[in-house]
Order: sequence, then C-alpha cells, then structure tokens
Amino acid sequence: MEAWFFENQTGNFGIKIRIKSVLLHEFSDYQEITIYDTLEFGKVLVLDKAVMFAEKNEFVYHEMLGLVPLFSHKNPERILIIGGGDGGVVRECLKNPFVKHIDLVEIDKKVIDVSKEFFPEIACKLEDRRVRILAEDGIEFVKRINEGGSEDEKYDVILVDSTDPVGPAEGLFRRDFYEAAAGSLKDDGIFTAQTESPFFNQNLIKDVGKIIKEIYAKSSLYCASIPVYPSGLWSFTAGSKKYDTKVINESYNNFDFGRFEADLKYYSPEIHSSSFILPNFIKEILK
Ligand code: AG3
Repeated sequence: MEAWFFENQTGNFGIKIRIKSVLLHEFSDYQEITIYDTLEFGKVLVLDKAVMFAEKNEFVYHEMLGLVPLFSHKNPERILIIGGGDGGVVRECLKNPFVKHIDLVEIDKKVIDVSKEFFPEIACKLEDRRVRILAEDGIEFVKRINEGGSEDEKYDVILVDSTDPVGPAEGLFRRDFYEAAAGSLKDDGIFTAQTESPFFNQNLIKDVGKIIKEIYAKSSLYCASIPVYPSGLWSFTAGSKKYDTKVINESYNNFDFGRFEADLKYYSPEIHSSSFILPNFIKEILK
C-alpha cells in the first residue's frame, strides 16, 4: 500500500511526499518530531507537521543561512546559532576560515539527539571542539548577554535557524528578541534569520524587515529555492552594523572557494551576490 506524508503549508495548499517508512515518531517537551524515509528526497525531518529539511536538498538552506552572512564579515570568529539543533548551519559555518567558536543554542535537546542518530551527515560537526551546545531558550540567552554580557562574550554573527513562527519559535520573530540579539553582537556584527516564504508570509517579511531596518545601519533580504518549503522560494533577512552583506568581504580575496567544490552544492561567490537581486513583488513587500 502506498503511504504519503502531507504538509498543509497554508490553509489551502500543501505538499505530499511518498514515504517508504516512518523512522521515528515521538513528542519532546516542545514539539512533535517525525522522521520519514521518503522515495524522492531521502530522510525528512518534520517538526510539528512542518518539513524542516529533506536529506537531498538541505544543502540549499544550510549553505545560504550559514555562508552568506559569514563571508560578508571580515573575520567572523565568534558565532551564535539559535535553533538549528540538527547541526546543518554549524557544518556550513565551519567552512569559513575565521570561525573559532560557535555557540549553538537549541531549546529542544531531543532535536539534537535524533539528528545525531538519523542524520549523521548533517549533524557531523556538532562534536567539533569549536562548538559548544547549549540546550536552552535562545531568547533568554540573548537577553542575558545583552543585559550583562562582557564585550568578549558578544558575537560577530548571530544566525537564527528557527521553525515557523508558531509554537516554540514564535518569540524569535518579535522585536524584543531582535533588539536583544543586536545587543549581543559586536560593533561590526551581522544578524541573519530565516524569514519564510515571500509568497505566503508577506506580512511577516514586511514586519521583520521594518524592525531590522530600524535596528541596523544596513539591512537586506536574500532568497533561495528550497523545493520542500512552502512555495519553494525562501527568504532570509540580514541586518548588519557595518558590512554590506550583499558583497563578499575583501578578506576573502585570496580564499579558494573551489576547494569546497564537492562540499558547496549551492553557494558560490556568484550566488552570494545574485541572491540579493529581488523580483519586483518582493521589493514591493519591503517598501
Ligand atoms: N528551519 C526552517 C523551516 C521552515 C519550514 N517551514 C515549513 N515547512 N512549513 C529549518 C531548520 C533546518 N535546520
């Protein structure tokens, strides 16, 4: 008998993926976690009925969230990732030659554990000595640093790898979080968050874009295509205190991107700059 997984991506639209088997189904303290083995995309991680990634195309999202901000920063040594317990963004950040330390603050330890077990190629760098994993609430974490953190504790780059703005991630789309995150960055820091679909989440993109523009000297939005996400087109919003995130920093002039050829399946210097070229309807959202 054929078995299918359905995600209702909006009230009126969804995707279905034919599944071979259910590898895991359980409830953590925060959410429902399901892992399917599928015919088209390999293993798929689903949180609260929303697809987080599929093995066959996770590289797009993880490379674009991890590498665009890092390669526009002169020397991103200290990185904070909020969410991202699967380790995909950690794996990408460690491709940047300057990274010395990554704090991964994931509220749901269960996501980290199941990712290590079922997605070793994504979670592969979680044990790296440069990575510290903290199973706690990212909002509380940045508030603490913002209120009492020393300069050394602050970050060069903060990345938000969250689920949709419902359930545990809701607060990660709110102004108080964005302000505390900005206060947890160094004077030339860069903030980047995944900001959902330009087709289905226009209000969210508009609201987040407005807040980020108010907080940072420079703000921008870039996109990438992710087949398993709602509408397939995905957005990332970046705020920067100093650097232009649209351009690769001069400090990488001699960096050999080719040496990652086997590893970089989406990102390249050309993709970096072209992902900021937006169709008119997205420019309109940001006006
Ligand atoms: N985080 C963003 C997933 C959002 C997808 N939304 C949906 N399917 N409705 C992915 C986490 C990967 N590290």
